[in-house]
Amino acid sequence: MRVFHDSRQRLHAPAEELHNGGFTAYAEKPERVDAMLAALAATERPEDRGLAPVLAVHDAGYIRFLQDAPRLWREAGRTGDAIPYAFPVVGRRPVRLTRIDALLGRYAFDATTPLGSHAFEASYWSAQSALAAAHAVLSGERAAFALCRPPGHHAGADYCGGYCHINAAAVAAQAMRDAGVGRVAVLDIDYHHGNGTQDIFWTRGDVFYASVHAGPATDYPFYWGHADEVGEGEGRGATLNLPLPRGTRLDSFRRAQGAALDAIARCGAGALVVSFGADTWAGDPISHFALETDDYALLARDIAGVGLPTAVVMEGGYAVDALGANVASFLSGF
Ligand code: OKP
Ligand code: ZN
Repeated sequence: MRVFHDSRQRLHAPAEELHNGGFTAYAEKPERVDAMLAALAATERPEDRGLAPVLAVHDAGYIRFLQDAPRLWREAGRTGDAIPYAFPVVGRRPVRLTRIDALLGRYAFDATTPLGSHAFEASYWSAQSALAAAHAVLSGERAAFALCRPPGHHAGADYCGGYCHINAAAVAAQAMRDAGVGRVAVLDIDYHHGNGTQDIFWTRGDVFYASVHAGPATDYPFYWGHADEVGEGEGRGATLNLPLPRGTRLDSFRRAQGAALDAIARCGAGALVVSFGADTWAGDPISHFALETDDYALLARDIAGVGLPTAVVMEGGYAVDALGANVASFLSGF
């Protein structure tokens, strides 16, 4: 399988994150890339398709913010990574502020996503890798893998969060639409709900979003991913949420994924984007499912059985020592 990755995706390396009330080492670290590269055959550098496909799903003011934030942070006299601390969640009127701290709160939905000086660059190339995979399958590959990092599925049209800045899966799905695929499906099987992808396509019927994830009653991102979220307007029925309890093992995960695949097969999609997270693995340090390495091959075989051209986009997976084997197992199923 063709694998796309750019070494600039490694540059983003925040020192610490706010985790359960204290600062700990950043879980979404560049060593994740090394672990995946070591387990895969040769990779290709993606072509640079520019900002237009990114701006097809993201707000221009938000993208400018990602580019400017590190400079504004330094100009405010700060060192280290930019971290938000005040959020306009109480329905304040939209005010046009330029102070870095105000911008951070406006454009981030959590405080766990530090913006180092390379956040934009790394996420830009992560999105280009996803675009390359999308174009590979549009040109006839059965499946292609985008070794994305930073992940993207928590990033909405105008917000970052959950280690994500640019939503690579959404960029890839939109590129497939723009290339003429009438309907695209996104299957999200990261441990965490992909709130950003859901939000981006919430009112649209042309991109079907299905997610299997840890239930929001116990797990991040809490405010999205409930079973009764089905989309709105034209998008009503084009969102499917299948939350599962902590401790979930292969049998019930596979059943839920099967329900998502049935819906995808019925929705008339001409191509598929898979947001793949290996944080469903039993030993993941920040998650609570119990999948084993071999399970991923079986899950991927089920996905391949739907018979759609498929761009696999990497999301989470934080047990670095097992990450290569888990990703290789998943890709072997195609
Ligand atoms: C990104 B992806 C737990 C805080 C949660 C954010 C998790 C982001 C996961 N104390 N931190 O979906 O793998
Ligand atoms: Zn995750």
